[in-house]
Amino acid sequence: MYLSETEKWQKKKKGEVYFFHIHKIITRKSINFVSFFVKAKFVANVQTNINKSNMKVAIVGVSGAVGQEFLRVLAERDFPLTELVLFGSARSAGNVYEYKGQKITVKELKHGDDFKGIDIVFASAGASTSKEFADDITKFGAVMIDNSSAFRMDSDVPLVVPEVNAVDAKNRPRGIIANPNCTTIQLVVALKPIENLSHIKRVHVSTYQAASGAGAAAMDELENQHKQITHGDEPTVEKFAYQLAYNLIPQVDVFTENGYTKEEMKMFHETRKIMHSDIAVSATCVRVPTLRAHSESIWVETERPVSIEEARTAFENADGIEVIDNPSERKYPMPLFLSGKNPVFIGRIRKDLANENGLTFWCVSDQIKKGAALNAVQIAEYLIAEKDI
Ligand code: 2RA
Repeated sequence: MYLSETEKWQKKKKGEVYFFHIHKIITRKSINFVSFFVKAKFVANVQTNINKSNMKVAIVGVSGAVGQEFLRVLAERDFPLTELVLFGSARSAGNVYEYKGQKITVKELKHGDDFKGIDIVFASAGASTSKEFADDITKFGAVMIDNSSAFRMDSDVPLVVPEVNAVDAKNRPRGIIANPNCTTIQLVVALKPIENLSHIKRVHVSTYQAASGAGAAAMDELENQHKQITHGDEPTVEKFAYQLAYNLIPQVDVFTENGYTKEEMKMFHETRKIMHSDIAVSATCVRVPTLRAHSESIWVETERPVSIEEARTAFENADGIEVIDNPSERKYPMPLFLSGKNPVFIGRIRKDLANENGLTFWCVSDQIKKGAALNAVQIAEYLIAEKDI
């Protein structure tokens, strides 16, 4: 059987963790029990591979929602760093944040030599800042893991989701690795186990995107709108085109010439680049009044029919996925209860009624975690484990 480099890496990791095999003897009714082991497997996989090297790390854009999540994720995963340097705009310079009990003052991001000696830079300050400062960040050899859209589709910048194409991170001629858009990350994590069974030709996806995708201020706006409406006041609308409270907005980002939004086209292009595939993704992206986990209703068409059982086993055995799918007990993933969690959650796995080669399922993942900060940190962990940094 042919295995890609990423799959070989994943197999190698799996060999170190015997929990993996227990899936096969556990029934669907034991979903919570399975979940426990899946989680144990995932954490153990990555952390047993980390060579406890000493990294000097920087976060650019630390005051934003994703920047703050970087602080939590790095601490939570005991990332092997000896020094953490925080950068922000002139407005956030001087802010003080805590990392593992240590107080760190934010430095203003400026052109110059501030990144000398830094090994890894997690950047999340928007595309224009990433473009403006990429040379300053990388010129002394730091690896820039960029959360913005600035370089995602550049042919000399790898676009990486470790569960899918970790090995691409090794080929980074500009010293930049791009973190995909959040909606793409959870989509490709979900698609990969199905692709391993049978090539996916087509995907239709509708997203249900939380306010968090538009940043911390947008989350505040949604919460305030509820309060304002309760008090009989006119809700403030600044971050979205319309009031989001009690509403759905079928527009995320601006429209392009073909009638799709940029967000929808990101799902098309990024999925193909990450999966090295001719897969066609047709998306409808919708902003919904939830706070911080994105949901997706996904329909896939494979080359051969894939049974529900095959798909379920593939999902259960995949890195980074947790299956919650027990309709008789009303168990399925929901954003309210899964915010702040690491995995991509999958449920409602069904055969498509309109296409014999079609499968459909529901997918939820925390947009700020796996959709942003966690994915970037996992890329860095992979490079450390591979001694490629
Ligand atoms: C959103 N996907 O949800 C975007 C954020 N990258 O708005």
